[in-house]
Amino acid sequence: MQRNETIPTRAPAWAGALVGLVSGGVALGVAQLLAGFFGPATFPVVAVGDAVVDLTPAPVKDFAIATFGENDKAVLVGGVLVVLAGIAALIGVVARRRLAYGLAGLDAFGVIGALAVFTRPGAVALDLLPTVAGVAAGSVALAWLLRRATVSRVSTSRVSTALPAPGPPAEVGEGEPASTAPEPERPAVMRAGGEVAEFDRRRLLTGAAGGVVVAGATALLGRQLSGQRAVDAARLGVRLPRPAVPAGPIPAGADLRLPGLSPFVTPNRDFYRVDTAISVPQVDPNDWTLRIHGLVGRPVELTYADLLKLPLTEADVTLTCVSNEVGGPYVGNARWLGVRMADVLRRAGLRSDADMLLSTSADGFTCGTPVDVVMDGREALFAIAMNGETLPVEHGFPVRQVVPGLYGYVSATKWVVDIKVTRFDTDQAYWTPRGWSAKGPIKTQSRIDVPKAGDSLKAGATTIAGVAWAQHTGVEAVEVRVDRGEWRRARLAQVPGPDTWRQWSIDWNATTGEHTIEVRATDAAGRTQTERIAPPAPDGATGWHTITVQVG
Ligand SMILES: Nc1nc2c(c(=O)[nH]1)N[C@H]1C(S)=C(S)[C@@H](COP(=O)(O)O)O[C@H]1N2
Ligand SMILES: [Mo]
Repeated sequence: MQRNETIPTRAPAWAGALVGLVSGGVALGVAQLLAGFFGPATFPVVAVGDAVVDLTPAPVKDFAIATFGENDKAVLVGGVLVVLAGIAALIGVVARRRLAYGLAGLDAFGVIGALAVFTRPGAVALDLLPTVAGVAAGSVALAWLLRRATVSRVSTSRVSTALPAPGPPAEVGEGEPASTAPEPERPAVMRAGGEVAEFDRRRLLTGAAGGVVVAGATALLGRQLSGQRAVDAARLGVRLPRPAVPAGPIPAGADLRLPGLSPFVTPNRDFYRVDTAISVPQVDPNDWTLRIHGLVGRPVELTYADLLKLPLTEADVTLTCVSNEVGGPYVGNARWLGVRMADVLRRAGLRSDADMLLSTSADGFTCGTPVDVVMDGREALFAIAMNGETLPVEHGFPVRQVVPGLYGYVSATKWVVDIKVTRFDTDQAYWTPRGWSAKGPIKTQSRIDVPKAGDSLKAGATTIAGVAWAQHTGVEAVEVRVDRGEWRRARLAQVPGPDTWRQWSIDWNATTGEHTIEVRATDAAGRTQTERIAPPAPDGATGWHTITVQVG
């Protein structure tokens, strides 16, 4: 009996504090994850912060605002978190004595969080879910970590003396005081059934590390989700101003409306997407600014509201990716609305030695665009809308560049936030050291959309059709030949200008057998697409799109 008092009965206090902190972190992480779905006001920490603000007397509030200025909210949430951390540690220390005490402590915090959430204006019962799930996850973590922190061992001789052994008394050793039995290496505590629980530091620390990972991952995911919600909401709230320079109507004859032929305007949902972003950058237009600096007379910084006040231009421009293979899908045409880049750059005053605009996106991608191309009068835009809709987030909301005639990797920066006016001999953009040319004018190309490669057709009259592009020069002719016969000129659809692709079609009397179809385009300067086959790297694929079909 007496001996039990000398045996440490639980994990040390620091271990309890650690378990409490990690469990609290898991609780908050899980709550934040769910708040990502149910809205930021359902995250109990924010709700408690808001409630504190409401309950704070006005003079104290004024003092806080005067002292912390714009950071007052961050200071408040930080303060709530520090208090929470202290209490979580305490809960862990107490839970070593009895798990139920710790769980009760977590519940008490859940009740405070729930009250704060529920008293927010417009709160509904479902808003309590993040708090409830957080408390549940924290409780599971607390119980699991405490159990993990101690290891059960089957009874040692010392324990046998305290409990009647089923075997012969000789086993105990007559009169032999158990205190002379070898001491356990670690503090031990008695458990029922002749077991000894020992504090196991290694298992505690590995368990705690696992808890930290869960807490961090859920918190990050939750923040990402609520960021997405906030940006989606801000995007839906944008009211697009009318263009000062509207584009004319798209000519009725621009779209031949043939089955299988790419429509003249690519719907936003079908528009190809190419970027280095693992998760789509979420840029709140209220926080967005565009900074223009470097070789300029005076640096300029614009907000989204500033940009929307400038005269807007509408333009039909076909984007093309340099990594598009001949016949590939990375090309699309849209009607863009934006501010002419040249207008904004002229405000900054470009120095005459500048030849490169090094633009940077919110996620750190960079892009080098020749100054002369942007300033030569073409409709190079800071675009805010695509096909009549506020720019989709994955296509660069709130603002992206669009420059007719240049591949996307040297011109079409999405989520653009910064432009350094510089020189090609001083700066390099993202793709240049990765094997792609510093400059990337789009090469004239043509593609067969119908029939598709490998199709089986019925013999007789059919239509071959596709698209061709030579941005900012324009497509003047498209020719098709079958089985290396004579080149025949295709019919060309109308276009609004030189910056879009152009649909084409040609009739063909298909005869039974296997046939090869080739296409080539000629631009408005009279240059015909080269037959020479080149891969996309370093500056765009060349060759004639060639398909084979079976006619039965
Ligand atoms: N921020 C950012 N912008 C970017 C890129 C990128 O990786 N990051 N890729 C460029 C490339 S290579 C192309 S082809 C176009 C594609 O634009 P889209 O995804 O809207 O079709 O975006 C350009 N803008
Ligand atoms: Mo690209």
